[in-house]
Amino acid sequence: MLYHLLYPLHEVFSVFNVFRYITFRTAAATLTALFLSFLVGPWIIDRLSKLRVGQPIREIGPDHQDKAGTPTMGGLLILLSLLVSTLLWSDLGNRLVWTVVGLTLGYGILGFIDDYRKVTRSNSDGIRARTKFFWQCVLALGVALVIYTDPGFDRELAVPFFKDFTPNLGVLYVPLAAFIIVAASNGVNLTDGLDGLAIGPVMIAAGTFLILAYAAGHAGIAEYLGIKSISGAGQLTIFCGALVGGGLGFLWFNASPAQLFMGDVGSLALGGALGTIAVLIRQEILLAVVGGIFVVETLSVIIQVASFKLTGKRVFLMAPIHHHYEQLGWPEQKIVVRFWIISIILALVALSSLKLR
Ligand code: 57M
Repeated sequence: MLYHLLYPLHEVFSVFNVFRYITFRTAAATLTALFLSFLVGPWIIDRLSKLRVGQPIREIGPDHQDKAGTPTMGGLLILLSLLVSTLLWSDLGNRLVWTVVGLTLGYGILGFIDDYRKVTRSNSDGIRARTKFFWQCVLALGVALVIYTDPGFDRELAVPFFKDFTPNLGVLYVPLAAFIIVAASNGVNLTDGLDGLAIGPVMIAAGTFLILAYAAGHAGIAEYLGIKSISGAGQLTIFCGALVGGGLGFLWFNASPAQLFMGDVGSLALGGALGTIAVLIRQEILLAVVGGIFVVETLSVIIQVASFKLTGKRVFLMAPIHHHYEQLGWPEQKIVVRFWIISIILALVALSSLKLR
């Protein structure tokens, strides 16, 4: 919005020319989201505490009873700063921006209803898993169809590290893209079990996609790197910057000992946003590398459940895998910081795939 209001002034004052640059607006979006969350954070924590929107804590597993009553639904803070900042700084005529904003908002509403039920009924069961999954699939299929039916859609799938292997999935692309969005959303949700554990890798992934979206949106850079050139993808850089800024602001309050949890309103929406950016810039497979932590957390649950059903034995002391390390006696902050380090390594591996092919 600011872009539309201020850029035309460059005809009178040349200094307003700066609003043309995506790099400038991305930096501005990051800072806007960061300061918005600093500003609104204490108010939201106060409101949620007064409304007694405290997290019910499960009695099984690692002892988290000291966290009982920590306000949840902090995702509202992230979504507010992310969406306001994106709408202020991006080109509102860009369909990619509206696609990711729409999906993020849709998953946020789904997560909000889930959280609301949990806190008002004071137990850990929100919406039925099947119902949540159904609506996640509907929204993700909507995004997949928007991409697939675009006249400029390139049917070839980019496979990291393999330049010449670009399978054409035809219409199967639609379920694949939807699967990626739903899996990313649930992966972030499963990861969100320790202070700072989910938001760190979310920001690292958003920072990586910031670079990838900029490259995809710049025809010259895309050609040089041999990646798909996506018209308008540069505007997603602004969304990614706002996600990093909003995430940093949230981390201020979510750092151990957390004053605020993001809740499903945050985890479902942020995971969905990452999945959507990956499909929009056509780096679907690379998301599994960039978001490797979410993949490992999800796989640990699948392996645990499958092993228990088939053999009656557990592979991990407890799944998702961060609980395994808690049960081994690792302090919470050690697990969190080590998972961040692994995320940074994975982001670097993902970025190196642009050249190593
Ligand atoms: C959400 N939610 C946290 C908070 C956060 C199928 C099964 C593996 C599902 C899994 C599950 O329910 N995962 C989804 C995990 C909860 O956090 C809330 O939920 C939001 C995210 N959706 O924002 O509002 C608790 O996590 C802790 N937390 C923090 N700091 C944070 O910044 O400390 C969260 C954010 C909070 C707080 O304690 O209350 C959660 O874990 O409930 N289920 C599990 O993870 C359970 N695992 C399990 O049952 N494993 C079994 C089988 C089924 C695989 C096994 O290994 O045999 C464990 N969850 C917990 N305790 N809490 C069991 C032990």
